[in-house]
Amino acid sequence: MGYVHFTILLSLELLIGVKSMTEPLCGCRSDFEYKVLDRINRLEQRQDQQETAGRSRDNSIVGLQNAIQTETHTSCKDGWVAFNGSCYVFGDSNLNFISAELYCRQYGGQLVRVDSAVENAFLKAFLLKHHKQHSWVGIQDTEVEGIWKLFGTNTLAPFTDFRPGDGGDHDAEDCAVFQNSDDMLWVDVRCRFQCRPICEMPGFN
Ligand SMILES: [Ca+2]
Ligand SMILES: [Ca+2]
Repeated sequence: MGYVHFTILLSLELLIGVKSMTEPLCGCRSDFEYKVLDRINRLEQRQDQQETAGRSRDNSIVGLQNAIQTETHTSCKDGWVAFNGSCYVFGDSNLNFISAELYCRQYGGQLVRVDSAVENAFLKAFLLKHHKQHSWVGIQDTEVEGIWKLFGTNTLAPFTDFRPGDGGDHDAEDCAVFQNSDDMLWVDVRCRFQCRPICEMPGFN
């Protein structure tokens, strides 16, 4: 066990120990901790295999650690998962893109807007453990192929994670999903496809 590995696990154990002594803000808190541990284990395994890519994932691990501590100050409505200032619902029905957006709006949210590598890493960890399904991201490239904007806005997507060869000049594929695979990279698909909604709304601090 390397020093970094040991330090990360020790930090998490300390954090989880502290959190176990505090009243949970929502029923999903312990599941969240297991998800993050699982994600970090996956990140470290891949880090051993690819040194260059490992440096990037090292940053994701640090980001996740920081986000966990921020998350302790985020609370959500019942049934929503808290992480780093936001709340998420992972829908169980397959819906086309517009129906998925409407599904989220009825609960006061919107299809997830992935703002950073840390948020993306959290979402992947959750999907791999609990919802390994094709799941919508709230972006489209309807105007210019490969230029992804937050749905319903003129704002460029701040972060993308497309599988190499995807997310580019595919005329009929203007929507994006986390692909149901071990790495959960994004692929572009037709918006009429049936995939799972991931809803996001701001948390309460
Ligand atoms: Ca977000
Ligand atoms: Ca397209």
